[in-house]
Amino acid sequence: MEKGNFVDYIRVFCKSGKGGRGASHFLRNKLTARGGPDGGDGGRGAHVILRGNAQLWTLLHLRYHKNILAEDGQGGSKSNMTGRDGKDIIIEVPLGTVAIDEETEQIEAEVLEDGQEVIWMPGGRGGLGNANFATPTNQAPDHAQPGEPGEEGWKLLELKILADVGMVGFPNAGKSTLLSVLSAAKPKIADYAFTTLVPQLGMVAYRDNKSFALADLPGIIEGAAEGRGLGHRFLRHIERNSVLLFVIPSDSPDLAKELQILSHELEEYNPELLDKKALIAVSKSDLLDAELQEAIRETLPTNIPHVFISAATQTGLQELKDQLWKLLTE
Ligand SMILES: Nc1nc2c(ncn2[C@@H]2O[C@H](COP(=O)(O)OP(=O)(O)OP(=O)(O)O)[C@@H](O)[C@H]2O)c(=O)[nH]1
Ligand SMILES: [Mg+2]
Repeated sequence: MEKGNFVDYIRVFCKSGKGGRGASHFLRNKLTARGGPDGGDGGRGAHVILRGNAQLWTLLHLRYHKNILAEDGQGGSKSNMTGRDGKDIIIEVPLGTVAIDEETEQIEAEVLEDGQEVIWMPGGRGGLGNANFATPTNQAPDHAQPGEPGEEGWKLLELKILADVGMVGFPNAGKSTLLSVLSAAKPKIADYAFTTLVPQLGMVAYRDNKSFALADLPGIIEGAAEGRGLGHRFLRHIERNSVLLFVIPSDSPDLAKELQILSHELEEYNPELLDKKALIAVSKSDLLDAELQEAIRETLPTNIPHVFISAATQTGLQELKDQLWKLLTE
């Protein structure tokens, strides 16, 4: 099932390592009965690091990691030996992953680039050994520092797909069909609602070897923000898209109304979504004659540009790409 393989949200308990304690020790050997302090420092606790990997598209590989526990640093020892640092844990994540603390709901890290490493939960520093505390007046300090604690807590990793253009529309509007004619992606297409259950991505080739990413999202229906249909879970992917492409089918009983409902659902989810640049694609325009097309044009809002397209007859696609490119680059 495509749904089972698309994991865009996981909850894990994470802990970074505690720093090793500094040693309290004095040099003692056959020749030295009462030597100076030689307790070494503790090692650093292991970090929990996120690393971006452009080959990954989901968080599926992390699904069975319920606990991510990084190693503590080792304690220091005599002869000024520093303890070993804990071994850092590196979690590979797809680009567009956001790490959130469950309790505070704060975004703690965000991975946007391939190879980018973010120290998400730093390990505690190792404590200083007593060798560090000798002073002219106290040449035999006992004191050594404990290691600093690491961090721990329940965390969420969320994937917000990084597409330039996100398609929003009712089920059956023709979004997946459009993705399939504009890119090499092969989404499932069918004449029933909610064919697309999880977001699909395709790269659309534009002139001069330029391209942009187009995301096909599951259909939205009235009440999605309250959980109807597939709910608004997928709307979070739109937050990252720089341009919204409203896909409204020509055979809709009321295109303006449909657009209104979509805008309303987006607004309910996050009012900032309405500030995004947008374009309307009137899809399946092969079903229209010139007269009907004009009639529809009159009903559409004037503040958002629109393009009549047909994936079936491949009409209006270049104009659509031109308009999208204009919005993306202006
Ligand atoms: N006549 C005509 N039919 C189309 C066109 N594009 C798509 N369709 C048909 O519309 C139906 C729905 O297409 P999809 O691409 O699956 O629609 P969707 O918006 O992805 O639907 P959901 O995934 O359910 O949200 C299919 O039967 C398509 O064959 C078009 O340009 N012209
Ligand atoms: Mg679809």
